[in-house]
Amino acid sequence: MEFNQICIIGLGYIGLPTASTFASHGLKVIGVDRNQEVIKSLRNGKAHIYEPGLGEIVEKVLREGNLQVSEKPVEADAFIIAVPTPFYDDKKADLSYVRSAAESVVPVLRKGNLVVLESTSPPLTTRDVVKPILERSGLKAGEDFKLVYSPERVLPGQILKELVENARVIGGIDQASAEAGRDLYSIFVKGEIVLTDATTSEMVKLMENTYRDVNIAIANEFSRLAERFGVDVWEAISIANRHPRVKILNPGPGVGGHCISVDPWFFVESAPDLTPLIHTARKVNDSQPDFVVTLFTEVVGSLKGKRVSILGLAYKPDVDDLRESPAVEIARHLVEEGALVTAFEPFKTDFKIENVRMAKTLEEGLENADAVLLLVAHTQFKNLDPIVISGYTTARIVIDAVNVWNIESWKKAGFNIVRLGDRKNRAL
Ligand code: SAJ
Repeated sequence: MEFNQICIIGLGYIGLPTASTFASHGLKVIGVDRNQEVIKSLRNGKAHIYEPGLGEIVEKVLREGNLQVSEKPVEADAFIIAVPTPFYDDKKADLSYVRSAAESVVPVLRKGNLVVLESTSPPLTTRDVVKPILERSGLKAGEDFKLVYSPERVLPGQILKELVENARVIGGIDQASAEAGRDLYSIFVKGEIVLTDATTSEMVKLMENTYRDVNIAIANEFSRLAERFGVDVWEAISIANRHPRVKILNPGPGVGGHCISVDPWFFVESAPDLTPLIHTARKVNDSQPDFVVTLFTEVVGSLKGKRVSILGLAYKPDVDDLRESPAVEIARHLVEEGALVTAFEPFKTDFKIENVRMAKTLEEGLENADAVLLLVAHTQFKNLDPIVISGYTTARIVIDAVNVWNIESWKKAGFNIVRLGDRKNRAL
């Protein structure tokens, strides 16, 4: 199948990089978003999100005219739906954005078109939710238009590289659809393109993130066991990982972001009777912020009136994304316990959390503190010199929840340093 003009619905962390990458490969791309702020920012030539390298490419394709933005889909050869699938408070998938994106395609859907769903979705969404909506156009999926599910699998922080280099799975509602999907993505994908059916590719996406979630949960549980048994979990993991078939991940303050902390719930929702392990892993990772707060309290005593400096609020290093961030949850929890919290998040200094003072600079974030709590391994924090820091802050207790600070150097600079999961090297 040949493509000249495509329409991408949803210009977030996936839609915008995908739109820009297609546009930079010569396609005419109409990017659609219903958020006026997004439209305004892009019409001014600026990306509204931070992702390394994205600002430059967005500016270029907008300037050259290959990427245009619109509030509504227009006629095109292919439509890609890349809208969020959040969950409700009861952890059930909220498919309202997927539904309304599919509905917005109906008036402009034409014979011969290809429609791609990229949004992470519970199994059978393509067949049972998207297909019936698109068929309201009077056209039949498989006969009149092609329909595929092709999940994004890129790592925030490396999106532009991984979009091109990762293997891509394309699940068609039939073989012709899958092949049309391959024709589209082979415009820029250099990794292997694997064709399958739509439901398999929905499952593949959820399996990948669930696998990672379960593995992080076991690492977090190991950090708790190490605290109980007077062990340094980091040392224990590094020794265990010398086994040729063991690869334990890193414990930390919890699992955040909009993927791994959400996607396993789609399995739990769709088949609660079959997913006790997946469900428990979610609960372990969701309770890790509480574990960090308990550890913190053990170290500093009552939190009432304690001045705490938090370094990092993003859900992981070197991104500006704070969605579902365990660090934000920890900040809120400390406030509830009566602590006076100042937080410094270099990628989003203007973020707001009730009763948390947001610092504009590192110095401002650290001054007048009783204890410092490092929650995100941003490169900027990894490279901090403890001698310099000892001049910025009154705090002499630091808690490193992500294992990036060298214990000896911080001790030498006069700090009592405590690492998550390391009861062995703790003076306090
Ligand atoms: N984390 C740990 N310990 C680790 C690794 C991660 O606590 O050893 C935490 C991170 O700090 C973060 C969370 O887990 O809070 C998730 O981070 P991540 O880097 O593992 O993954 P995401 O959510 O940024 O991106 C994932 C990726 N999926 C997999 O690696 C299987 C990415 O490829 C997907 O495209 C993305 O989800 C997505 O959009 O689904």
